[in-house]
Amino acid sequence: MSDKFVLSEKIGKVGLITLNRPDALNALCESLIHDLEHILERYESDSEIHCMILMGSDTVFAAGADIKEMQHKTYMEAYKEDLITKDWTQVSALRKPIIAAVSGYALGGGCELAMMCDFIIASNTAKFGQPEVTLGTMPGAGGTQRLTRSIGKAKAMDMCLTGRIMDAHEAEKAGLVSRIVPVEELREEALKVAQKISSYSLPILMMIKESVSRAFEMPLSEGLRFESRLFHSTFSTEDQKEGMAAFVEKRHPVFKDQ
Ligand code: DAK
Repeated sequence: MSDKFVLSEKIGKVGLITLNRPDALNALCESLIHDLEHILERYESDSEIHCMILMGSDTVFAAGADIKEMQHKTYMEAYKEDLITKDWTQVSALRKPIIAAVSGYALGGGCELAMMCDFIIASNTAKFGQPEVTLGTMPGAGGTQRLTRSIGKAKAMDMCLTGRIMDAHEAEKAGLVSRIVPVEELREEALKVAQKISSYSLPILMMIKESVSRAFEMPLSEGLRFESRLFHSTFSTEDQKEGMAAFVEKRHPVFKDQ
């Protein structure tokens, strides 16, 4: 299935989404973001899909928001239209897991989009950066917040204040990406990881995602309480009964997402 700027493909229980605006290095124009929202909504409500992957091409994940589209905006237009903000909430609001598979440039809004996903698998050619400062502006979709939580204040300040690019190895060492693979293996590796995740119970995956995500919003004591409540609730699922029975009976579990 192909929308204008975003391609999508169902592979088993995985929804593979590919940014597809090569002439502009996948710059995240309004139409692309709308296409992306549309596909994310579809996969989020498709009960066959357990996990999504968001990727670009071998050379670019996304070079940021579309500079040409926003360059002439006035403050009043930006404020009244809620410039960009209103369209960028979809990824971080997903309840199903989503992996960013990043190769080449992930700059500005591209880096922010990758960070909105649950984790990032990078190719050895991935390049991350928040170069907004070089354009006379600043990160506006989580760059100063998610990056800081992910790699710490010193590196986040360094990245946002200088606009420098961080390569895949530095990003892995800093904790921005979970693993690095050779560029030609990125798609397959991301699929393998997503298929592994998809083999588990969907409601349990959603609870795990919700609980890990809360770690960034809550003090530790409340986060631990929230986690234990969710943990207790897993005992009301058929899949917990099946998973533990399968272990005891030395067989593979058959989860029903119930
Ligand atoms: N926007 C529009 N077009 C872009 C673009 C971008 N971000 N990045 C590249 N392009 C276009 C180029 O203009 C060029 O188009 P033509 O000239 O061929 O028409 C084509 O893509 C190829 O680019 P280059 O010729 O520059 O290619 P190079 O290989 O030489 O350089 C590069 C690659 C990635 C280093 C370079 O293109 C570059 O520096 N791009 C800009 C990177 C950047 O500054 N990104 C940050 C943009 S600001 C928010 C949400 C998001 C944001 C803010 C708020 N809210 C929710 C509130 C995000 C802001 C940003 O991302």
